[in-house]
Amino acid sequence: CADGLNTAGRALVRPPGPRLTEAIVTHAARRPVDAALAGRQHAAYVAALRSAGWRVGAVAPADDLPDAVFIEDALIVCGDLAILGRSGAAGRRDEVAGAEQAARELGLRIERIKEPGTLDGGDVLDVGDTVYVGRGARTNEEGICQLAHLLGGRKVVPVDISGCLHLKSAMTALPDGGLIGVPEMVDTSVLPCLRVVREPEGAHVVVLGPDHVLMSASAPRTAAQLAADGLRVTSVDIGEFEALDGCVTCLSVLVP
Ligand code: CIR
Repeated sequence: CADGLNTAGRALVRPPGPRLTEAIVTHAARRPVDAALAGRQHAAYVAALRSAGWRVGAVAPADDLPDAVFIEDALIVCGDLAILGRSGAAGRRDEVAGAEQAARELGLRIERIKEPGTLDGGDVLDVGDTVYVGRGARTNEEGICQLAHLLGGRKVVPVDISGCLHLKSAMTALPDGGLIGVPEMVDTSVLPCLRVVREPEGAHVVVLGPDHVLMSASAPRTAAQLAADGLRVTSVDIGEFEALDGCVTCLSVLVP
C-alpha cells in the first residue's frame, strides 16, 4: 500500500436487485425506499472503493432475494478462507450461492456454517489477532462455535448485542485496530476499549487503506473527528440502504 491507496485488494459487491424495496426492516423507521436513488447510491459507493484502489467485482445477481445487495452477510473472508454464512433470517439463506461462486473464482477455500448454526457476516469483526462475533438475532452460539473451529487458532470473542441488527451495526474498527461504536448496544465488558460515537452511523467504518476510511454521509460529526485525528475520510450517501437497516460495511466484502 502506498499513500493510503490499496493497490492489490479486491472488493466484492452485488448491485441492488429489482426487489430491494421488499428488504427486511427490523430496526430502522420503515419508509418507502427509492429504488432508482438506491441504484445511484450503490454506484457511488462502488466508485469510492475503486478510487481507493480496490478492484471491484460483482457477485452474480440474485434477483429474487431482496436483501442480496447486503453481500457482507453471506460471505466472510479470512485470509484464503471463505466462510459461507447461514443467516438467522431464513429468507436470506439462498444468498450464499452467488457468494460461493464468487469466492471460488477468487481461488479461496470454501467452508460453510451448518445447521443448527446461524451466522451473518455483519456480526464478524476481524481486528488484528482477534475476531469479535456478535451474538444476537442473526448469529447464535452454535454459529460462533463453528466459526471458531473453522478459524483454527484465532482468538474469537463473542459479544452480546442489543438494539441493533449486527455487531457491525454497533461497532467497527479504525485502521489502527481501535474499536469505535455505540457502547449501549454491545457488551463492553468483553472489549479492550471502545471509542464512543454519538451518531449511530458513525459506528460504521470500512478501512480502505492504512489511513483511509469510508463512512456514511449520515455521520458528519464523527467524520470530522476522525479527519481531525489525521485520517482520510471518504463519505458516501447510502440513505436508501440505511432505511433497510444497512450500513457502509454490509455493501461489500473486502479481500485484501
Ligand atoms: C437485513 O435485515 O438483513 C437487511 N435488510 C440489512 C442487512 C444489513 N447487513 C449488515 O449490516 N451487515
